[in-house]
Amino acid sequence: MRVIDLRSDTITRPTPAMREAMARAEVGDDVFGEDPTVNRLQAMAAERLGKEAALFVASGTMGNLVCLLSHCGRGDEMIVGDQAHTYIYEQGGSAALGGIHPRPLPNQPDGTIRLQDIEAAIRADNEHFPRTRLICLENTHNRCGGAVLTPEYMQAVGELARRHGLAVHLDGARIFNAAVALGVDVKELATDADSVTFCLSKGLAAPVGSLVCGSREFIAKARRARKVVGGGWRQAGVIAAAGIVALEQMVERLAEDHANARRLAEGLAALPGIVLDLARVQTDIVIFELQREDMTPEELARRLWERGVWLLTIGGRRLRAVTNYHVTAEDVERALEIFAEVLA
Ligand code: TLP
Repeated sequence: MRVIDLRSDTITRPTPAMREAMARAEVGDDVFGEDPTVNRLQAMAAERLGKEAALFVASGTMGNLVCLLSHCGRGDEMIVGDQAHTYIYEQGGSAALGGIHPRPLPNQPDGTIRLQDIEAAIRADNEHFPRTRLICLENTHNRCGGAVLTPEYMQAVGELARRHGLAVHLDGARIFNAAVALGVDVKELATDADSVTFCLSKGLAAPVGSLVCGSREFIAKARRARKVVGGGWRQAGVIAAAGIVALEQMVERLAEDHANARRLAEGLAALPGIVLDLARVQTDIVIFELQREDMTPEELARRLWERGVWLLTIGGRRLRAVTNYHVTAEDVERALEIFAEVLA
């Protein structure tokens, strides 16, 4: 049985070109800053994002954590969306390890946080309050169905932050999906953020790794934070080599994942009991609801699993399917047939 794995774009396996580059990678000790392949990847990432410097880390979670630890001290407050990955899916690491107080504000369905909500949440200088230090955004927004934040929104938040002396961190795990969907240079989405984390190991199909990008001064701090969480690694060039291939070869093709997601969403929206807002499907993520008395989302997921279509339930009546490098347009048609049979 051919499995159509729509659980995440994190399931992508390295391409033959990545394997080849990994086998040939020149390496050194990265804690000494001596791994030439890591250094090349970091320089490339910084250049792409329009930042001074970059740091290679093990995961998106580690990237976000070292950024939050670098922006905030204990008892400082960060403004964050209530649907943010950083707030929901990172074990509260910034609070557990950094003593950072989260101030969750409602994410709108388009992944934004309202400017007036941000402004109203900024603390006055008063000894009763924690100090607001940071605004965290996410682009694309995972739990908002891969929604894309625009350069205009980023700029508006950036201006607000500067007016109040706050920093902005962008969880750009899928920032290249956002850039491809909008048809803009990724720099335009990064310029108003003081730090950006992006992932190589999602739609870009590298096996491991994320990059933190920012000013030279910020990256020096992030490098210290990475060390204390055990993220100082040695001959990491072996995996950085795959990341270089990911940046060189795998960005433009994200448009295929987006087209497949759109087709999947259109097909799903026509099925009985499925509720889906097509306007919300902008990138590789399709979130939909199952509105049926006779079947729970878990049951639907289980029945699809048995037929080789894998996806995730994400709470309530919601399910998530994510297209990726290993899912073809034919797979999408086949998946829709199986959905129709299971829901019949
Ligand atoms: N997201 C994963 C799961 O953790 C939910 C997925 O399958 O989508 N930021 C965003 C926006 C993410 O979606 C993820 C991973 C991360 C950060 C964390 O990246 P990793 O998994 O590399 O720690």
